[in-house]
Amino acid sequence: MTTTVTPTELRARFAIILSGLYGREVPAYQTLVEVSRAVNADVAASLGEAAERLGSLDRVTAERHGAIRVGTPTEMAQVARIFAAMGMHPTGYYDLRDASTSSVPVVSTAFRPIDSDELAANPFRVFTSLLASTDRRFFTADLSTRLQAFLADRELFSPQLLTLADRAVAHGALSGSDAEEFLTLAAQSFALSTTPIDRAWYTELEQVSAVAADIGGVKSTHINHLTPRVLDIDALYARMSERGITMIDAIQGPPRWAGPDVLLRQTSFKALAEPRQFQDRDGTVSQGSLRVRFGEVEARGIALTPEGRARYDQAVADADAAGADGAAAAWAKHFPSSETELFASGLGVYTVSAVSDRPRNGDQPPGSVEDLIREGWLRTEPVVYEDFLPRSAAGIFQSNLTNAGSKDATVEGADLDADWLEGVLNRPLNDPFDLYEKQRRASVDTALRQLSVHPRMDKVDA
Ligand code: OOG
Ligand code: NI
Repeated sequence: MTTTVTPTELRARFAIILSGLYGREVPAYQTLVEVSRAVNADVAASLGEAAERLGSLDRVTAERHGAIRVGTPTEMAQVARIFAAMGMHPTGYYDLRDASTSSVPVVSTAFRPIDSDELAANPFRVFTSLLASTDRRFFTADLSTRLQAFLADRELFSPQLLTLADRAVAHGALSGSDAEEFLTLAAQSFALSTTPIDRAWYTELEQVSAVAADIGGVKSTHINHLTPRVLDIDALYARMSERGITMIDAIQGPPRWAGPDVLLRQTSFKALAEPRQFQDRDGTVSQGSLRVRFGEVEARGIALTPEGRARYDQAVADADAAGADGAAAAWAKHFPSSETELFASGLGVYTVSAVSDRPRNGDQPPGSVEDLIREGWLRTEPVVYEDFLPRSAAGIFQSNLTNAGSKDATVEGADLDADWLEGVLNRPLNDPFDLYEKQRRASVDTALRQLSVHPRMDKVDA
């Protein structure tokens, strides 16, 4: 019997291989993973079952997101093929060009599983940014032309890797040996290159944006960070600091407060100086260093509906204005302080399931979901937020840049909207809100079907 490797297995194995690679390249990442494990174990010990309300401990322990950055639409389309082989689909559009005061010339999406059972099996996701090399606010016509020529001349992903990726999609799986080769080639594409960097070119781009230099200043790509998930990010922040690791100033996202956690809270340790070789125009190669790669960690909360998201935007603005000491109080003015109220408010995303052991006493289930919940026929389950936040992403980019770069706000930017990105990807760009709503509706349909069957069976029994 020949064994085949499914997209789910490819994804899970890829996440592990990448984690090994990144841990060798950036040892502080291993510390971050260790501390995350310890924090998760402590939370599980003190909260018991409640610790697993937003995902099993197994899922959370294995959970990572990666971040990569590519230079051209062609490269982005290739990335989409590689991730499709692992059951990861582009979801969400993030325009970071206007999201921070620093110069961050990228638009992004995240490749991730979209079905709930796939997410439960392994939720590995990769935040993927595409350089906006045609945007005149960042790049003059001359620099833009040279940048595009430089990028057109490089190959990030080998033809063999892309062939295997397409094969995995076409057949729904790979043979054991194809899977080995696919995973090896895929991981290699994201390893840090030792090829000397053209100093003059890198520096010229760095003056515009450190992100532009990181993407377009070199002939290869690399993983920028890999992010474990933690159940108590405040505890993690404190423990990392105790270990002598310099963290960025803040935790991005909602403040810590007593009510339900929503969306995403993230923080990171500062980018570390990594040795890199530089080549000068006269051909001399010398040792230098770059600070671009960092270690990020995140705590995930409950997904929000579009109304909830609008509320989040107001709440975060008010919490910011209130400063560290007043943030939690400012937050509390916008969000309900219990899950019951969060559900009732329609701000949070919840699925429902039929309560199979509810005593019937000859009752007929009522017709509305609200009544079914109130009378104990249905229970609610929060849906974990699987996506990213433009504001936090911009904050994470910005907090790790050594200089702000430059941006000419007086000229017209390039029109690189979600439709444009979907065209680049050459496949549907999923809308996170649609996915959450579909998941909610499917759960209601299933539960109602189950409930309308059971009362009739009770009658037959009687
Ligand atoms: C991506 C930054 C965004 C997140 O978790 O929001 C991000 C990058 O630095 O390439 O990873
Ligand atoms: Ni990240």
